[in-house]
Amino acid sequence: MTTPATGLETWSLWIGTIGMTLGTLYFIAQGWSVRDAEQQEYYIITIFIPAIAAASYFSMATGFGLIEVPVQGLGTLDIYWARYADWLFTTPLLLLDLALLAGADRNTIATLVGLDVFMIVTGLVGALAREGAAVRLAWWGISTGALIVLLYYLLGTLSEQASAMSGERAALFARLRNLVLVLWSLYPVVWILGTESGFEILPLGVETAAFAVLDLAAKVGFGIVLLRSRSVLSGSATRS
Ligand code: RET
Repeated sequence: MTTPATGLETWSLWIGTIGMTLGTLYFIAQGWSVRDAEQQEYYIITIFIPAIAAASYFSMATGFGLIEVPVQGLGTLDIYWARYADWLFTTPLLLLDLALLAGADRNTIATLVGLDVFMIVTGLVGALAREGAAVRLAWWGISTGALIVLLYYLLGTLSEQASAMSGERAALFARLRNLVLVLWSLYPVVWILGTESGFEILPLGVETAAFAVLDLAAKVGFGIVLLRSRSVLSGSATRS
């Protein structure tokens, strides 16, 4: 039997579902009249991000996205696997938005997406591993290593490429990049303080609420900042 969800856990999952749905509808409404193909590209990417998350949150709120994992020495953990399915698709899309903004080359995009997929998949393996806390923590370390390299790449190579863009565009890139640096860094912290690591400094309800806040900020917040600067989004060739 799955442990009955606490109030905070259920609330967070439904708030996530509603928030992501509203975010999706808002971006669709905003993008409806956009005719410029280059601007449309950002809308398409940015609409799919909360749409995928809304489906993932709905699956978690209704119990499908949850499994029980018996872990040696830790008992049975409730794992929301659907988060990782969401992140597997949405984090590359977020990076793609940033990369387009920076005018990044294909190799840079491939490196970023590769690191990102590696990070999410190794995080998922850590969440599902049954071999005990040490093995789970080792996977966390591997995933966090990938995140550190990814963020280093965002600050280095991608920022360099973005600095060749017009002032307004470079400024928007920097704002979004900083948002990503701060928010993405908090995910492994919530994981390690939460129930997945076995430390359970944060109970599942608090962990679920923390991930919901991070997800809403990293997807809907990110999208609002990006799309409200619509005028900056066309003319990738406008280099300063
Ligand atoms: C995991 C596992 C433990 C180690 C690390 C992780 C990183 C997750 C990140 C997720 C970002 C998600 C976003 C979602 C929605 O917009 C998988 C928790 C490093 C960085 C931005």
